[in-house]
Amino acid sequence: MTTNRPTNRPASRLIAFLGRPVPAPPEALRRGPFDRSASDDARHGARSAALLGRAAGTALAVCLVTGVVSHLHQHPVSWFDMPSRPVWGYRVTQGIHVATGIAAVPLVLAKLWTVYPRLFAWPPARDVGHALERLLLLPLVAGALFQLLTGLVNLVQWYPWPFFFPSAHWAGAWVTTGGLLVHVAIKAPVARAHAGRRRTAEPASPERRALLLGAGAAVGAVTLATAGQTVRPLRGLSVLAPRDPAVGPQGIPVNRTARSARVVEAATDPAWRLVVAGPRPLALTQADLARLPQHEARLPIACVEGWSAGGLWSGVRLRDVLDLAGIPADARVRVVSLERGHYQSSPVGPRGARDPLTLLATRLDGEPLALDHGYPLRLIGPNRPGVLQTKWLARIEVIG
Ligand SMILES: Nc1nc2c(c(=O)[nH]1)N[C@H]1C(S)=C(S)[C@@H](COP(=O)(O)O)O[C@H]1N2
Ligand SMILES: [Mo]
Repeated sequence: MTTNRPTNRPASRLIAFLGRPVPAPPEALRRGPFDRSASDDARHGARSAALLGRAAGTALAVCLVTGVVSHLHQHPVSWFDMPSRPVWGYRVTQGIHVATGIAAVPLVLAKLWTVYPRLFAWPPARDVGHALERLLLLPLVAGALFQLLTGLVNLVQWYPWPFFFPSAHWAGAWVTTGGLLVHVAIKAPVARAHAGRRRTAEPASPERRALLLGAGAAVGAVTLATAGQTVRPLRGLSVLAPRDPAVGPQGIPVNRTARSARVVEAATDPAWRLVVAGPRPLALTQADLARLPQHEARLPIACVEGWSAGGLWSGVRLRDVLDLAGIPADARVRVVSLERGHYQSSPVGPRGARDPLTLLATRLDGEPLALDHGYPLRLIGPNRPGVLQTKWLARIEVIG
């Protein structure tokens, strides 16, 4: 069968559109993915594509939802005050975000491998609608690969690009989501026909079974090899996790040391004060803080990068200090670090600020806070991303 013979099939519409037959590639090139029989292999068939597409799409969708939660924590909106419970909320949602992102890597790669011979189909488009459908794959494929790559590289804190990771990852999420929605809308009927138990066209195939089992095994392997960064009992298996949650001063990892944050001098200066800007402005010394009622809270640091580690923190309640300064209960506040840069301040909504477990911590596991953990004072609160548990506090102010 020749592919450039004019027929009444949809391909002829494009041919008519161009006014002449589309020249076929030379026979010598018809190898590998160009081979007409490449798609006859069940591993490149519609059922493989549908099943892997479902799995990859589900992983990406869960990753998106948990990613939006993380974004809302870090960029609060005025009409929604994030609840401060459950204490372990962010540990779980961000653990799932990172785990589904990692699991999506083998799934997306397997799906792309399954469908890649179609990239070389001839003619490249049957009609304008088909051409558009294929073009709309670009945001999905490029977006998903960009998200997975930037996410993974962020896990190891390597930033080989000029853009700010969170902004690019946030924008990339919407490009990918748009592409995914369009793709699902177009493919849903085909996928349904091929993914269900009462499948229509394709017979069982050992090759396809092996491909699907292989993809499943890869998901299991990468999950087990990384989940120990937040699920303690799996620590021993975490050969691929960039961080061991138990290694660091006082048994908790440190992302940024006092020295790399350039705060050593300011944090150890005897003239250090916590300045609270409120109706009754305060400048509290360490001794002043020690005289306030002391409280304890067992809370995790749950980093956006997927690791988490629990500790027993002690210090004063944020709400006690806000009350002293006459800051009203419904105020949204910001704690500001001695450090300059992206993570120098973090917002605390009224629920978080008033939660009895939100502490201005001076101690960890009964010892004074290590300099790298934020000495003399750090914020630690329930259901917050690690990145908002600001270290080396200098100031608290009301957000206008
Ligand atoms: N001032 C300041 N506070 C900070 C950070 C920082 O870089 N500077 N890192 C944050 C991040 S990303 C996490 S996960 C937690 C724990 O980080 P650490 O391991 O560096 O203490 O502290 C947060 N507090
Ligand atoms: Mo973090």
